[in-house]
Amino acid sequence: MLKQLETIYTNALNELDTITDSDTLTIWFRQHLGKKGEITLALRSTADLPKEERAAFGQRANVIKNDLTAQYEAREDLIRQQELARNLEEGAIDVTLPGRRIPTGGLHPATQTLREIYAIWADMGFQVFRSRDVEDDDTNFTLLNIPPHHPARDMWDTFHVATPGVILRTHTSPGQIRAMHAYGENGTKPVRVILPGMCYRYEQISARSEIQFNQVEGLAVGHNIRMTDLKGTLAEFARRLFGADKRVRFRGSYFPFTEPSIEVDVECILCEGQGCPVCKYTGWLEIAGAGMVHPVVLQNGGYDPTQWSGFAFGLGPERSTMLKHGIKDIRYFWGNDLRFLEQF
Ligand code: FA5
Repeated sequence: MLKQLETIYTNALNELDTITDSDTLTIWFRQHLGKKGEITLALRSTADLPKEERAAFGQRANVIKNDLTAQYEAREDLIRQQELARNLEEGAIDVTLPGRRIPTGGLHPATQTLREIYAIWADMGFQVFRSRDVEDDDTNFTLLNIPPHHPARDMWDTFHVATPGVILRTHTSPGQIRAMHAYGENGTKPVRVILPGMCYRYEQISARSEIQFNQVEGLAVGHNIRMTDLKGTLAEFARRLFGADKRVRFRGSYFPFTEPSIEVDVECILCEGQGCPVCKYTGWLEIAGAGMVHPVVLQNGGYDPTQWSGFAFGLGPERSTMLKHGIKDIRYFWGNDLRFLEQF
């Protein structure tokens, strides 16, 4: 019996020596020292031995049990330390790795262009005047020298509302009248403003036209303001927005509220004037309508047109953004597709 016990003891010690993980160690404990473990059962069987053997066997079994328990605890300690060291090594954080980007929002491409436009005009002494989106028919048309039934009203397809005479502005030009009254002090003070904002037209939506789009109107009223001032100012603006090397040209045009009227083209950004589908093979892109403020409009703004003169222009920021980035369809702007928006 005692011999058997010694064999169990030796084997248990040998086995314990080879164990390197806590799962195997738990199994070892159950096999030897657990409730039904070999040593526990051996101790329990002491009572069945002949009387004269009991004391010696019991004593030895207890010594073995205590030693195995101590060895087990020492092993357990060792394994725990080894596992901790391994975990630290495997789970180590490499602080030299580049971090993961946190997704952030950004400014809409049209807003970015608008801000660039504000900065350029602010630099040239123009302040921002915010006029209203909901206009009256008089200010949007009549006071701009477009009386009712004038054929030029067809140039702007209008959204009317249920209240007669109330419309959504079709362009930012009615803001000219409001700015002249706000700053002109009954036609006695000069004005130099830009008027940005949404415009609305009941149009067929296409790659170039939306029913809702931004315009930036510009207005300068003072003494001795001439066509050359308008041309120089717009050419400087176009160079700053599109690049100093870009050529600018002016074409005669017609707007009822300016006389003379022009349209402003910049050399096509994509083909550099060679001709491509975006510029319809002309080599030029239109960026604004402009002209000298019509005497009737000056009068409607409170000025004496024999003493005062002025220039005005109207830019389309979405179209300018399309030109800058080679965007082929205006519908991307309000489509809210992140794949488009995240490129800017
Ligand atoms: C006008 O609206 C005039 N009020 C501009 C003006 C102001 C002339 C002051 C003289 C003096 P026009 O309809 O061409 O003009 O529009 C001006 C610009 O707005 C266009 O060059 C274009 O960039 C933009 N625009 C016009 N319609 C749309 C549309 N449906 N979608 C997007 N942009 C548009």
